[in-house]
Amino acid sequence: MTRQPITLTRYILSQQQVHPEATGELSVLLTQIGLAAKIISRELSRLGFGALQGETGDTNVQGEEVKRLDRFANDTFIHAFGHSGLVCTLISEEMEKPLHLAENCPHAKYTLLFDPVDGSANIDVNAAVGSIFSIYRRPEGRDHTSPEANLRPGTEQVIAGYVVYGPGTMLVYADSRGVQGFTLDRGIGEFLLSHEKIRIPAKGKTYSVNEGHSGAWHPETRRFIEHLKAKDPKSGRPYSARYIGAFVADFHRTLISGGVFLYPADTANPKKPSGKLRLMYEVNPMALITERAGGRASTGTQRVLEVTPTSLHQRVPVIIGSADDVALGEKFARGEGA
Ligand code: FDP
Repeated sequence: MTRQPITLTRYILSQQQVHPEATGELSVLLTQIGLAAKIISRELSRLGFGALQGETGDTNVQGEEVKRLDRFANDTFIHAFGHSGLVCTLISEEMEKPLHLAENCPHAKYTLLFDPVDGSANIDVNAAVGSIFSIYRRPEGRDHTSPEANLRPGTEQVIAGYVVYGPGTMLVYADSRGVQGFTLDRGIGEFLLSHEKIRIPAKGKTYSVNEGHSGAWHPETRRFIEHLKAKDPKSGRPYSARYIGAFVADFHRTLISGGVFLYPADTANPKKPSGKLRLMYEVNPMALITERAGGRASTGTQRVLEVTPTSLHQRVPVIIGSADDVALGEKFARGEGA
């Protein structure tokens, strides 16, 4: 008899059995994220036919144009959790303020942060995009409606994950047991376990950064990238450049194949002194996944997961990926590079 594939739901349920104290809410929560991902994936696969193409005409809290797909994906996440009893507060890149689902709040144990469509500039050119999510326990003993109650460091995340919509759709998440990847089988409409216990190589062969902005980087960042590009076969250099322009897709490649991804501070752009990526629903989730897979995530000077947020939508410079490569980047950031 051939072995039956393990669906996301079955995998989550089997993990739940290892923890008899688990109430199952986290499992349903993950299954609902899987459902949102399937709906978004379906819409992406027929984007060329027009319905969700183009902009809404609005700008989001970051001052960026909101695409119709951004709005659709944001609503899809919200609908997945309405009347579910699972999540009290939703925080999204697309919403200036947290959304409290009043019907869930009396009992719901969790807060969900998400970026519904990451890399949305890729939508118009049929290239990879993603969704990112991060789950916290609901703040205890504090008014959940105060913005400060949700300003918690990434170390407090319970589960973090992403969905990459590429040639295939994959959902990857990290919990205390490690990092698992599931690929969407469109024929049966299920995420199937395809990448068990993902480990990131200790060292890679690629660097990933928007080098067009290098003139505005700190000199230490420029020196690090120049070092990776310099020929030295003994240490595996030069590294190759890879940049898709969607954080999820660039991160996914880095997680599977190793290497380093950076979005550094931009000294020339007063809007981006801390780079472009958002701490709470972009960088923190990937930092948790990276560490659970054996890698490293840093701002250059600090472990990402230990940054205490000062606002929900704050940005943070990031260097993330293979442990040795990120450690080298941090060395350069301290001015101690070769
Ligand atoms: P986008 O604005 O298209 O949503 O989240 C921001 C992000 O994409 C990341 O996914 C991506 O890595 C980065 O911006 C790309 O920015 P640059 O064009 O400055 O490289």
